[in-house]
Amino acid sequence: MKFEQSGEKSDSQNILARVAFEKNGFAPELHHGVPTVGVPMTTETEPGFHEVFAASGPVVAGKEGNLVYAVDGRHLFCSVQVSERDVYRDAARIAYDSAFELATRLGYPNILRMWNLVGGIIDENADGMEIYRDFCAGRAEAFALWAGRILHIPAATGIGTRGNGVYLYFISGRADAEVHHLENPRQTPAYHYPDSYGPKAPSFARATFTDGILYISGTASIIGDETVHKGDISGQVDVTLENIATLISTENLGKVRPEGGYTLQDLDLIKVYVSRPEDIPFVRSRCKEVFSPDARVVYLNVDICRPDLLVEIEAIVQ
Ligand code: 3EB
Repeated sequence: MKFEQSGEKSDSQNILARVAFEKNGFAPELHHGVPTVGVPMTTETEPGFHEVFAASGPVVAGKEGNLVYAVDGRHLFCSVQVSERDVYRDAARIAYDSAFELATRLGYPNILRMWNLVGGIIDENADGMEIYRDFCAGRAEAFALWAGRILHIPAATGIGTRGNGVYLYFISGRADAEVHHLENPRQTPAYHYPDSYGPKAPSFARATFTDGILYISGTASIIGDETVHKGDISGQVDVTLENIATLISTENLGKVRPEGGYTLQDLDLIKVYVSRPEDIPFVRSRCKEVFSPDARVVYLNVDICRPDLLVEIEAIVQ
């Protein structure tokens, strides 16, 4: 799996799938045979960009119900949109359930990385429950239903959008792939968060390491299970970066990667989510100091899954 970001559409040869970051989203579809989903993550004034998943072999793409997918012999890409509704729990469970059914049937049960883009993430649903908690409940139910068949809970991002409804996309691998899901010693595993954060805990690992590629989940200013530096963007950026540094350190990643760990200088394909637009210049300048000048970094102004979180950062090392 190779992963790219570009301002332009690339040649459709050898492409497993494409995610278009733009002002208005669109449900996943086959575009010239390539699974393509549009996610409403940018503002009027930002240029959009595309995330491209490169294929490692001949691609077979298809549509089944709401699912749009492609396989290349080693990986499955699958995307589904859940349209805006009063309550998401059942629809989220059904979307995941149908995706997991497809993934296992096609022989790609090893989920490697998921992105969950949740419109109105910190707004209330029709029952007065925060939409993120509502979504997490349905997602957790689906993982519970598939426990033992879908191979473990992967790295993920759960984040707001500038639109409505939920956009879900993921990549998975073969059952025999060597896959390591990592936790962070500074943070409570999200699937063990107490129920003060919602009826069912979030289903994600802090990182997934497979095939020489490290997928770092959305990471925020959380120590244990608590948000730290509330209202303080500088403190939150520092804790977020420290969390990532610990996660990818030789002490932690080195347990599964024989060559050891990484530093922040190794990160690439970085997404920096910032909830208050006025914080973007500060966050950008801090990131410039700590990331490699060669790293591809995008900044997205969206809500984060707790109202007190101001920044969240994900990345890939490949
Ligand atoms: C956190 O650590 C911050 O629900 O899929 C980060 C990554 C977060 C993934 C998800 C949520 C998710 O709890 C939020």
